Amino acid sequence: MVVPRTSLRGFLTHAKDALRAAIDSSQKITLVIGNESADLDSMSCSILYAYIRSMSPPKNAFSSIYVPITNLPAADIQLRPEYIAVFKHANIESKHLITLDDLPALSDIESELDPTNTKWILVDHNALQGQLGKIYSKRVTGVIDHHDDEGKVPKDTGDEPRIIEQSGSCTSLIANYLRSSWDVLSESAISSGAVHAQGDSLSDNEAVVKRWDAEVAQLGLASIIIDTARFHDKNKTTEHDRKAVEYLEAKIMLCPQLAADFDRESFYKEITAAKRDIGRLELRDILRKDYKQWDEGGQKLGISSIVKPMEFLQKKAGEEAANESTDGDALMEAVERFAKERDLDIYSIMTTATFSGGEFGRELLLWAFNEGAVAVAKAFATNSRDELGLEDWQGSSDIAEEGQWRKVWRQRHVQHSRKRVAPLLREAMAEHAAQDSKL
Ligand SMILES: [Mn+2]
Repeated sequence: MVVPRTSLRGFLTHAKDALRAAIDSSQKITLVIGNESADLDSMSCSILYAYIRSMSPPKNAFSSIYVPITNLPAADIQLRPEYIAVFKHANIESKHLITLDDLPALSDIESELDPTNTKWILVDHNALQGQLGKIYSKRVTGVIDHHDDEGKVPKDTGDEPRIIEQSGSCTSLIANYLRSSWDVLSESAISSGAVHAQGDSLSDNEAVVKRWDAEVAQLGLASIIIDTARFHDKNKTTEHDRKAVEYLEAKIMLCPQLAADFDRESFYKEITAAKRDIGRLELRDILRKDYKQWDEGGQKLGISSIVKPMEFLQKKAGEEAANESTDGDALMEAVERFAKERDLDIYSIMTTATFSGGEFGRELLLWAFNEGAVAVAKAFATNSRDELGLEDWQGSSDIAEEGQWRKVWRQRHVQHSRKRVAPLLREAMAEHAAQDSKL
């Protein structure tokens, strides 16, 4: 049975129930999951894909509904004020989001959610990480992503897409992939007048469908204009992004109520402001807010992306440590604690900031915690210095002692985000492991 056309709010409520029912009665279910940084892009990718696909599934769909999972615990939604800003426009609330909390606890997930009863589609990543990856990787049969292809998803994904292409936002690839299905869906809902329990005349019916479309379109649009800085980031923006924005904005313009208030620039400013509003968060939460982790060559790497400069973090750490009697560098102590909790060999912090004079900039901190990691970090520093434009950071508290190494740089080539830095670090880790095994 195909899921009837409904609002995003109605769909998410239905999908949450369907997931619970599938777990309780061991039925087949298709899960659409974004990456573990759970940024705006990942969240909107999974929702947009699941929403449209559930209402216009391929012929032999594995289950009757696609459930969008946002890859974080529900409690972490509060770390993402930009979610809340976007939800308002999409007419949903935090409680509608389907998160890791809606899956069985990791300790018994394998018995409660039998892998053979599941099909997974990855959006905004192409390798399922962590415990979920260990259990369900073999059940992945579809991907839409804009990161480097790790070759983990099978070449033949049957009825589901296998699209891995460069684009500013992965949501652009999703919107472009779905547009024909979406258009057919809206046209038929309007012409049939059969919108699910809404509207009492044909014109109401049309207005309702257009409003639903516009709400979902705003959810998708938010990610794309944030990821491309509303096309101002020339290094990231691609034709995919332009095409998708044109398409989604047209959907918004078809809804008179939303069109009247819509303006790309103020929409962008509103979400950016919400995203940067992390001053009230604790440092620990800021570090884990947009965090990714990899295992490579027997070492563990973690990278936090942060939308505030080192200076902000130092101040924050200083304030938090003010009550404790510490004479050391409060930020570095907090950073070390964070890395130790996760058992990391290498930890990196990437910041973005607007510096005096309005110039956009990046900083990069790299900390290696043991001898093997030090070798990796130094190799990375040498090999990537030119590509990333690494310059010693003023006031940098470097260390090189007791099998540790730490360095902070100003990263002059600002086009390179974690999407480039992570592969460079992992390359150095893999090379180090390869040399090690030869010895
Ligand atoms: Mn993305």
